[in-house]
Amino acid sequence: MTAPRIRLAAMALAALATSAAHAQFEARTVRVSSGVTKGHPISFGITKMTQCAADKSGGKLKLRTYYDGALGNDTTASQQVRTGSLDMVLTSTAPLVGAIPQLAVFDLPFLFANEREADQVLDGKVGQSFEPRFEEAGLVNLAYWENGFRNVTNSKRPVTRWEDLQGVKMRVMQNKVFLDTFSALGSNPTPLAFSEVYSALETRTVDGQENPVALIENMKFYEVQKYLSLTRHAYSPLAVLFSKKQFDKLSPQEQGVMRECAVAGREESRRVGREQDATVIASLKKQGMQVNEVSPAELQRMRDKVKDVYQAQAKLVGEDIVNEVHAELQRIRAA
Ligand code: TK8
Repeated sequence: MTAPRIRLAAMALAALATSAAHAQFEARTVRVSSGVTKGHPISFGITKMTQCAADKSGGKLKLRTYYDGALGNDTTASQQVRTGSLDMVLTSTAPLVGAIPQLAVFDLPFLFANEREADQVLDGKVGQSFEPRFEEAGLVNLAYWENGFRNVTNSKRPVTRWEDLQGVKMRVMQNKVFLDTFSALGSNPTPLAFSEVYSALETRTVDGQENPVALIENMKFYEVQKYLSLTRHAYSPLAVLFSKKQFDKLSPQEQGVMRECAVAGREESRRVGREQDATVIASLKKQGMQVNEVSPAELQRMRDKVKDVYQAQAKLVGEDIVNEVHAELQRIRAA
C-alpha cells in the first residue's frame, strides 16, 4: 500500500475511533449557577471547562452558565443542586457549613498564609477527604477553584489595626466562624446572602463587607465603598459542585470528562485571578478607593484578637479535621 493510502487509512481509523469515543456521550445541557458576574476569574474557568467538555464529547456535553446569581444565591442554588433540580453550582464553601460543618475549617481566620499552601491542602489528601461528606449532602465536588484571600472594605475609615473596626457594621457570609471573627474584632457583623451585599452597602444598611479583590471589582463594590484594607484575613475556596443525583446518571466517560474539565477550569481560574491581582488593586484605586496595607505587627494583633474564636470554632469543626489541616500545613511549610 502506498504511503498516501496508509496515511488516508490511518486518518480514517482515527476518525472512526473519535466518533466511537463520542458515541459514548449523550446530548446533554448541564445548567450551572454562579454568583459572580462574567469577567471574574471564575468565569474564565467556566469558559475553559465549557470548551473542554464540548471538545471531549464531540459537542454533546454542553454547559450553560447563569451568572449573577440568576438561579438563586449560593445557599438556595446549592439546595437546588442537592435535590437534583439544578445540575451545578460554583460557590464559596462557607455557605455550605450548614450541610457540611467540617468545611468551616477553611473559614478559620488566617489559616493559610499564601496560595501555595491553599492549593496543596485543597488539591491534596485533605481536600479529597471531604468527598464522602459532599456525597452525603447529595453533592459531588469536581474540584476546588479559587475565590481567594478576603480583604475588608468599608465606608467609614481605613482599617490599619483591629481597633479601627469598632462599631463598623460588617456584612459577613452566613457562617458562624465569620460572625464570631468579626465580633471578636469589635465590629457589628450582619450575615447576608451575597446577592444582597451591594444594595446593603448602597443603602448604608451595613458599612462594610469582606471579599477578595477580584470580587470587589467584579461586583463594583468600589461604587459604594471608600476604603479597601488588605487584611487577607481568610482564604475562600470555591467548590465546583455537581448534583450527585444527576452525576450518577452520567456514563463513566461523561463523569470522567466533567472531572477532567473541572481541573482544567481550576488551573485557568487560578491563573487568571493571580495574574490580575496586582492590576485589580490599581484599578480599584483608579475607581476612587483608598487602599491600605496592614502591617505584619498589626496583623499579628488581629490574629491574637481572634485566637479564642479559632479555638472555639476548631472544637466545633472537629479537632480531627483541624489537626489534619495543621499537620499538612506544617509539612508544606517545612518542605
Ligand atoms: C459568590 C459568593 C462569594 C462569597 C460571599 O457566589 O458570599 O461573600 O465570598 O464569593 O460565594
